[in-house]
Amino acid sequence: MPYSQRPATRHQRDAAQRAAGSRIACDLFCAVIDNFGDIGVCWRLARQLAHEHGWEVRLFVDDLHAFRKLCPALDPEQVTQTVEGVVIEHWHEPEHAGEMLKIADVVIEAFACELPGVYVSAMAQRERTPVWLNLEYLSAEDWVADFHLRPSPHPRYPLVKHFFFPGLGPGTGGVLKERDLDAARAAFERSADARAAWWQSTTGGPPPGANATVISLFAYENPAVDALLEQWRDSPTPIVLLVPQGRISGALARFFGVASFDAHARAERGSLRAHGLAFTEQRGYDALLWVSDLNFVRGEDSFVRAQWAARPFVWQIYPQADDAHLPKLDAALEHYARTLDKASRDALARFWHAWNGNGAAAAADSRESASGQRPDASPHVPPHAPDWRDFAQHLPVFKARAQAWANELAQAGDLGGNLAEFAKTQLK
Ligand code: TRH
Repeated sequence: MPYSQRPATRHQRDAAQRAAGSRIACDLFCAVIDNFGDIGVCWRLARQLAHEHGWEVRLFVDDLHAFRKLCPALDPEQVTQTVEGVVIEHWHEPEHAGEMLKIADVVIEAFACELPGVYVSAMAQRERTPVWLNLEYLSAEDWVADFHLRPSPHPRYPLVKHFFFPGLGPGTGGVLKERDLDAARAAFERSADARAAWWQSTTGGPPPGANATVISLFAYENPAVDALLEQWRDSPTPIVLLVPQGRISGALARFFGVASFDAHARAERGSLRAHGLAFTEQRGYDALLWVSDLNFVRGEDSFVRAQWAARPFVWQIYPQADDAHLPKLDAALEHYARTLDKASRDALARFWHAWNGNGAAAAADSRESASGQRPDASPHVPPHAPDWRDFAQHLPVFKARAQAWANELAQAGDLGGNLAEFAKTQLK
């Protein structure tokens, strides 16, 4: 009988129970604003704290239907359920704090969602004051390191909240990365069988030939996509486009002249072949990044996963009022493109900006002719649209940089580990 299947001795059972008694309890509150990033980050963090740090995690989520898209095991009708060792509570009204008011050792409010008032007042009365963290949105801007872990005393209660800032550089909270992620990617990349099985189950066919460029496209609605689809159609080499069903699907349907472009759709025009993909369970999304030569990503969590995939990517940042997102886009470029030669760096910045609807500014920053058009810009590409030829000629450089950047990013440490470490220092 394998060792792991032998019945536990009483001594082992006692040890396990003692260990269970000392587990850190953590409540994580997540309000879904829109899309999948809020719950995507929280679900990933919750699992990591439970699986890698042995914490007893309760995850409060106000939208179980959004959650179910990336966690199909979830039953949206259940008020309380346990999935993968995490207790999930449907946070069905702002004052709801679970069926039983029990306050955890560590309380995390994600993205400044407001905790139930009864919960906060019970936190203040708890014999051992809980560690209270506000997990912020990711930004690559420099100020983040200064504000990371700043305390903020509560105006009425003897409680202190700390701001936990994810970031791309040292001194920040880092970004989420599971301990086994690199090994899982390496195993997938080594196994031709695993990749062939992925292509078969996802597209119904074998992997494309080596001369094709495989591109995944996870994006919000984006007027720049039309010009890009046309350039891919006219590309001298084959382009295979993989499109998870969602907000960009309508543009694909219009381009191919079909009613919809959802899961299992397939269409071809010129050099471009496109497949519509079903939205997968969250772990499945990584494999899509690993089979692609270039990944278009968006928001926060897919942006991070693309970096760990160590492949070139294009980021569609979550748009904010008054273009407040543009300095964040530039800050990320500053980190990511830091070591690139000027021509590659400029091409990357031009393409990212054009993809984010800011092509005019990107063009103004680089060398322009009197006509406002770069002299080396591809003919037939509308001014300020993403210029595929201009970008694609640097892909080998971007590929090398992607691997180096993943190593650099790892220096900031994994967010889950950083958060657990900090919480433990506060619990002492
Ligand atoms: O969905 P996003 O755009 O999310 C957000 C939200 O808009 C949020 O309000 C905003 O503040 C934040 O971005 C910055 O993009 P994101 O963050 O990449 O989240 C997508 C999640 O969906 C991510 O965890 C990966 C997952 N996913 C799957 O699980 N399966 C899939 O097939 C795909 C394509 C994605």
